[in-house]
Amino acid sequence: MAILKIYEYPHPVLKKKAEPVAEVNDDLRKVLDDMLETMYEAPGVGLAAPQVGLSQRMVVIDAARDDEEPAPMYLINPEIIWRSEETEICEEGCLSVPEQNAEVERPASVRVRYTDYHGQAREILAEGFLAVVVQHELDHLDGILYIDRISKLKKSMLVKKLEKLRKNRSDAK
Ligand code: GNR
Ligand code: NI
Repeated sequence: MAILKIYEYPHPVLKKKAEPVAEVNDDLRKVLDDMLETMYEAPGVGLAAPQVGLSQRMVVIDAARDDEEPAPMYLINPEIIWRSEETEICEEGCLSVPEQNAEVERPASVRVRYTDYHGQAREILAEGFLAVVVQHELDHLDGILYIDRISKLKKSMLVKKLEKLRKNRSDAK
């Protein structure tokens, strides 16, 4: 297993629409294992392949709380096939936009069709925090970051803070 490099905003790989995965085989499972390890180490609750420089439609998620058993999920070629009318606002962060947060409004629940780790077709109804993470990860596959879903003013303030953080980090070295 290996820890992969996480690409950060505004790296162009994060803006690209990812390509469908053609086949679930051992090579692909090895990448998924590395993605999961990278996500746990970060730590994060989800990670999409474009965040580690791979423009392929796959994500890993573990939205279990700290007091629950780990619940890793692997979603290959995921598609939202139903969204609730009802929406919810949740504070989001992203490993590709370090140390920033903003409130994002999204459908409260979504039904997702995907292929699993073993190449099996599956469907899940995601609700609550899992629904937020699933939608955040699927956005990555279409080149969308949560900061693209907030107001222009909030986004520009957030990007300024990110640039300041980076400057402080490089000055500290
Ligand atoms: O670790 C993460 N936490 C998080 C919190 C609220 C909403 C979405 C997320 S996903 C994020 C990891 C990440 O950047 N995944 O793409
Ligand atoms: Ni993210």
